Amino acid sequence: MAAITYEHIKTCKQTGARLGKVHTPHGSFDTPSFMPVGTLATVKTMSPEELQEMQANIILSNTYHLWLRPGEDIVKEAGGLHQFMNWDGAILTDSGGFQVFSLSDLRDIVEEGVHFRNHISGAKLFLSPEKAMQIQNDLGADIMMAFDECPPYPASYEYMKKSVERTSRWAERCLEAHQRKNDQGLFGIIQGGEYEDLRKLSAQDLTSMDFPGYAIGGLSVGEPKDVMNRVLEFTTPLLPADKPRYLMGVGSPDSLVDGAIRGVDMFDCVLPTRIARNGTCMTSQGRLVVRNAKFARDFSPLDPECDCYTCRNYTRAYIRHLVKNNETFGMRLTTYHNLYFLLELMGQVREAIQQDRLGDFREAFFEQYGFNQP
Ligand code: PRF
Ligand code: ZN
Repeated sequence: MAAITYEHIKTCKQTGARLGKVHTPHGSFDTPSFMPVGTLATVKTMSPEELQEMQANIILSNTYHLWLRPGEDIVKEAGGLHQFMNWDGAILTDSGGFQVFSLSDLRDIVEEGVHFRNHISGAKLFLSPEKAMQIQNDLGADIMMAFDECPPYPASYEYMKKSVERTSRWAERCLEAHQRKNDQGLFGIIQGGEYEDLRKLSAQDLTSMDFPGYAIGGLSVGEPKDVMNRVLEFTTPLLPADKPRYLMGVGSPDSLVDGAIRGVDMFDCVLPTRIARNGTCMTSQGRLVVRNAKFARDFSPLDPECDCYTCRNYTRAYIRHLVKNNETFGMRLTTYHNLYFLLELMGQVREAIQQDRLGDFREAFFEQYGFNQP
């Protein structure tokens, strides 16, 4: 039995969005789904119990960071990532490729892998498809990601073509090196930037290798939103209908809805947790910067339509006071709310798909949130 399977439940008649379920060795989750990011084996400021309470059932962690600190050997010795961090739900680990490209300097990409410097100590390091698989096998997440190259935006057609071809060869090597096919599912990553024929080439190469799921990488790297939507429109139809599709690093509320409409099943992003820690909240009326002076005497909840722990118990005035003083509890309250907001949004998206009205939902949601796009 494959470690990861996708159960398709229905397609929204109004939009083509998919309702489904992904089954993993650590439980199932409904899709479209948002995965909170726990880079260093913790979703910053949240306990596993709190994540469970808000019905997060899959979280993401990072190969690159855990490799550097504390080291995958220590996580393995603890019994794997689930035991190490006391999280019994599903976990996905990114392969480290993207983090190397975005965090470290002095990278040198060669056929064998990537030479770069540790972003903390400056020490010379080398990551390859085989090394990324060994680390992820030791971490033991339910879903692992292939080691890919995510070129910057914009990249020339010539560069992108070479990069896509290399990412395909690296994907072959990842499949070959993956040691735990029975309890860890390895997803392939489609690259190709904004170029339709290169996305097609990448999708053909990777789907022929038969991964249990496919990610769309190389988006949300600085391109305009309409470019991302167009790329999704021509890329998701190239992917098998019986496997999950994961859009990497995307988590703004509008992009989650627009991604789901284009057939995406899984998303992750640091956005809700990162902005929460400096006091920016996602609400049904749009972004709310709780530090603003106008909230000093505002004794209403962050979002009057939200029934999360934060909104049921605390006021904007109190949260503003905490956040302005860098009190940890303030960050916890805003983080809880933002994650709850996105998880709740995905629940509404799933319900709208079930009822064939995701297009109507999008219109109403965008209107209320303050996005004025067609
Ligand atoms: N590749 C990998 N991880 C990623 C990305 C990618 O292209 C992105 C792109 N937004 C985020 N995280 N391996
Ligand atoms: Zn709330």
